[in-house]
Amino acid sequence: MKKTVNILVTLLFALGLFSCNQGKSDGDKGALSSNAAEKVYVAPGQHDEFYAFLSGGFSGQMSVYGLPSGRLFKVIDVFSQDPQESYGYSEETRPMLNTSFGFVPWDDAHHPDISQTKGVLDGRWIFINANNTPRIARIDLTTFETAEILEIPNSAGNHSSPFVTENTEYVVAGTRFSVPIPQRDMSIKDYKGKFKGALSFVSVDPENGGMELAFQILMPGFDYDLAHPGRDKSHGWFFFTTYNTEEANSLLEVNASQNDKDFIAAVNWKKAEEYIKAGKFKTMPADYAHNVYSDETHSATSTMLKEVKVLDASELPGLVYFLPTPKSPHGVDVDPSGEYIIGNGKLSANLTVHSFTKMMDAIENKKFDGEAYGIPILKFEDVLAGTVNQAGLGPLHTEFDGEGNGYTSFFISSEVVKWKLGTWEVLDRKPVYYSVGHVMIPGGNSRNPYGKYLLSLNKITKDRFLPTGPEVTQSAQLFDITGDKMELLLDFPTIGEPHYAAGIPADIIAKNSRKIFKLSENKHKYAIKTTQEARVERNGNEVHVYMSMIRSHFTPDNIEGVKIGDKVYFHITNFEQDFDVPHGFAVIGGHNGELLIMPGATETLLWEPTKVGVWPFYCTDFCSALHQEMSGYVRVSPAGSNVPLTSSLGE
Ligand code: K7E
Ligand code: CUA
Repeated sequence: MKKTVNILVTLLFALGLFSCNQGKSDGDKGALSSNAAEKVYVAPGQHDEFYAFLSGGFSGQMSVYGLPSGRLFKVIDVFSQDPQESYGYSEETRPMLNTSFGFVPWDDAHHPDISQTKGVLDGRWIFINANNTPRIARIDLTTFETAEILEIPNSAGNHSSPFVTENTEYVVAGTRFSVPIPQRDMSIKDYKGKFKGALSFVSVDPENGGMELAFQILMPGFDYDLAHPGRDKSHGWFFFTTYNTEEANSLLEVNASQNDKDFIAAVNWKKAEEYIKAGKFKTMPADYAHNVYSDETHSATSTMLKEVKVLDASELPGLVYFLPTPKSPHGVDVDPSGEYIIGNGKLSANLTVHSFTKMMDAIENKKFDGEAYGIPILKFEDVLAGTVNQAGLGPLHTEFDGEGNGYTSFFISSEVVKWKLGTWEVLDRKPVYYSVGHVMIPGGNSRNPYGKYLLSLNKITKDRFLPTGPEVTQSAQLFDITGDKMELLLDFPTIGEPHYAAGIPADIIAKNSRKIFKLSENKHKYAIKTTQEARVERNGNEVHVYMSMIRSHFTPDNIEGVKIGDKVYFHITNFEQDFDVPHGFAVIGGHNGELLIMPGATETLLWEPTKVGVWPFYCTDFCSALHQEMSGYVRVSPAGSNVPLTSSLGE
């Protein structure tokens, strides 16, 4: 089966370069007819029809756009520190970025996915993976803030993640890189047969969304690239693509492209639950952080967890089967009916579609074609539903419109191709500028897609926007997909690299959006509820300032008695109880960010003064006509000074 594909790889690479370097894309300039402009025009004061959540890739965050306008509303801080909202700078949010490696202020976030009930988007939470230091985050869609981050042990390059099941029973984390499990000092050359891949299943509490690492499945040392859950008839199964089934440890572009077919791993997670119940797991020591943010205490806690339940796929029959799939598949996508499992072989020109019914039939009749590390391999022909032939070059990802059509991105030939489920015929193709990764249709990976728009998330823009030096923006392109042919409506720039995105009708979540936090319900340890409680306290070299803020002053606004060598904690409560009135706080020379405090919330900034003098602090958010007056002074005396610690307002 082995044959070298060097030539193919070189050819594809050359084609890839060609597609990225094509000249100015004049061809479609006329496409932006006034008709298209009308379709994306959202009049001033009007709202968009959909929310779109775009991953930030190497920005580590998630951005929120409106569709069809392409207007940016917010950047949600997830895995990277962000001075704009003090995320990862304030004492309250720093624990969110805690891991078993210590404080990790950055990550690479790829796949947002919205929670579902009965296979339909419910808009309660959105999950996203961290690739580099394996984690999954849950964002609360009432506050649009990160509520929880769970680190994934025994994993490396958490790429096939998170992808929620039909009732948000689980989000998953498949390891892109296999590693020694448990980690240990060993020769890289001994990879083959010794490294392992872990597929983690994280359960989600149906009431509050709380995540827990339910179990891990120990797999052969392949690379687990992407995943999607079964739905409807295939609910209870989860599909993971693999590449590097060669188990190469060096020069993967050649050595991991040898096998004609890699696998889609079909995991029966209901069976896994049975095995867990029956006690067929091993408990392994592990070390991973679980970070939870509370809207009551306005603070995060980080807990280190110490063990994990592990199921060995090689030893437990019926848990995993391999579906041979051509040429280093990247995406795996399941259609709304749950019958078709699409393997997007990135070195292939064809799309391979597996049939769930045929798969179950082959399993029942034990029609196996050998095994890999004890895991049965099904026969390619026995599970094949059909092939979309010569659809393009370099297929990556597929979404569905709910009308019986699939839409696949082709990276190398830089296009989106619409094809028909069941007949496998290509219906339409449109070029994208350039080199699309994922495409997104709101609800396009659920039972109920909202097949009005398709968003193409492109890697390269070249000439599409004004130049901004060597780095030009990456971009999204919006298509109308309601007609027989796709129609390009709009280009808009994105933040970071948008790998995947998730879209949802705005009315599902807009009505639940939180306006303020009730001051009376604020349980922050350092919150104050009245200005009478405002004060300063010394505890050794720690100075705690209990401060309030309201338009347009701080209480207190004069502080004396701070000394060089002190750690000054400003605990500030925003007394506002009006929608859209945060206040900010910044102090000169701080080796830290600012604070941006929501109405009714408390946040803390640590300031370690380095210079004697009288230093101002001020509100950073233009909050009222007297915003410029919203300021104060701290007097900093030399170490050992006996200036008493005092605070005042209006004296
Ligand atoms: Cu194809 Cu990380 Cu989903 Cu990017 S991945 S494109
Ligand atoms: Cu408060 Cu500006």
